[in-house]
Amino acid sequence: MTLRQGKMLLDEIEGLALEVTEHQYKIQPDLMQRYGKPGFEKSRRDTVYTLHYLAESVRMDSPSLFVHYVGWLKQLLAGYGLTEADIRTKLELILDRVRASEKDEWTDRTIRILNRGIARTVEAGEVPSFLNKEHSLGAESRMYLDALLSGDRVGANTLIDQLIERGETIRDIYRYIFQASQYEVGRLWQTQQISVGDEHYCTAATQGTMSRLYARWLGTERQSRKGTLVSACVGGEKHEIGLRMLTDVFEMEGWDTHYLGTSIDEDKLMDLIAQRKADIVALSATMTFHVRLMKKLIANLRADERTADALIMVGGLPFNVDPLLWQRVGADGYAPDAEGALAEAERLTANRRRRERVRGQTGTAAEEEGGQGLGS
Ligand code: B12
Repeated sequence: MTLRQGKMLLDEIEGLALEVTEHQYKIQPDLMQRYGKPGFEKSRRDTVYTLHYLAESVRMDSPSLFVHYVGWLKQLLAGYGLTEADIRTKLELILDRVRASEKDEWTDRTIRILNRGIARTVEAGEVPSFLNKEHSLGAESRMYLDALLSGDRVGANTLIDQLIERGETIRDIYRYIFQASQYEVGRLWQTQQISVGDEHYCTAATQGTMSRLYARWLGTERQSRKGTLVSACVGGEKHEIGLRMLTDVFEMEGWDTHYLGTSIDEDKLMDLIAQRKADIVALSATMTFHVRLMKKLIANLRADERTADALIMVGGLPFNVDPLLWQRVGADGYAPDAEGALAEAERLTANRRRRERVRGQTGTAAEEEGGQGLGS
């Protein structure tokens, strides 16, 4: 296998995953005894995932994306009785194939990133609980999640009402209760302590609770606005709660917001960004294999004169794993969470206004100096 021209890898992933899985089952015949044919199919599918993560890390030149994935995989597969050695064997089989294939411009980087992943298999690093009573609203977030996990949505809503009555802000409830409990739900699912049904229930209940809170803060009158935000998830991304929270925080802070959620067609997104004259475009990706779509979308936004002026911010899990990734996708800014996003948007727009003022004062001379990189 080689990772030639990006496209080659994706063309070859399915075949390569089958080849590697067959080889692993040959040298570890106990796997068939332990997991049977369904286990083989699951292993093949996991290998497809692994190769997608590897490909994305190589394309973005971001070893930490792959290293993080291997750490995540280790914790996930431990729940199925698979060991570090099983994962290492799989990665070494992929490495053998990369080494055996014709060398091209991606080979050295692929080997380097695979070796980092292999090293990660033997490092410790279980993800601790996201709910900690030392954190702000830590005890309350535990009570909220416990209520949901016992199927008590009404109890969870009552708790939120009580918190608001005692003076907690909706922004803090978003951050310390909803976000923290959603992260914990993910960890519990990954370590097989709760089912996918539990995860769906908690997620739907939290979305319901957020909607219930709108009556408390979403105004009907438009006051003077700080700017216009258009927000959307990219590609086949299904994780949308984080972006929705971010959009709500902007709206609470006086921005005019247009939240488009998931599955928005790229042309329609570009039309809308142009129509709404967006000051900031916020793009979200959680799954690493959507990062390259983000890069492509940003290039298209820059190339279209209707949208070229919008300041683009990105965020989501891969950007939190590799805090320099935002630059590689060509964005103007990034933040790890909703509150940080607001501060970054205000910084970017203030910088732009300052530059425009300078340009207005000095005319073409400043224009010539100004160059690209608005606000960064
Ligand atoms: C709920 C959930 C789902 C739901 C999503 C429903 C929905 N309507 O959103 C469903 C069931 C669809 C789902 C599916 C999957 N999921 Co899921 N999911 C989650 C879970 C538990 C919570 C997500 C969430 O609500 N987070 C809370 C929000 C508030 O946090 P956030 O997204 O990080 O957003 C904040 C910041 O990142 C930032 N931010 C976000 N966007 C932006 C944008 C900009 C511009 C800026 C500046 C900042 C910013 O600000 C936000 C607010 O503070 C996470 C766990 C986790 N750690 O997030 C797993 C998780 C993300 N899922 C995971 C997985 C594996 C999957 C699936 C592959 C499972 C499967 N086998 O099918 C699929 C993939 C689907 C897809 N193609 O997108 C893994 C990913 C692991 C990895 N290594 O990549 C996680 C981490 C779970 C885990 N611990 O294993 N999932």
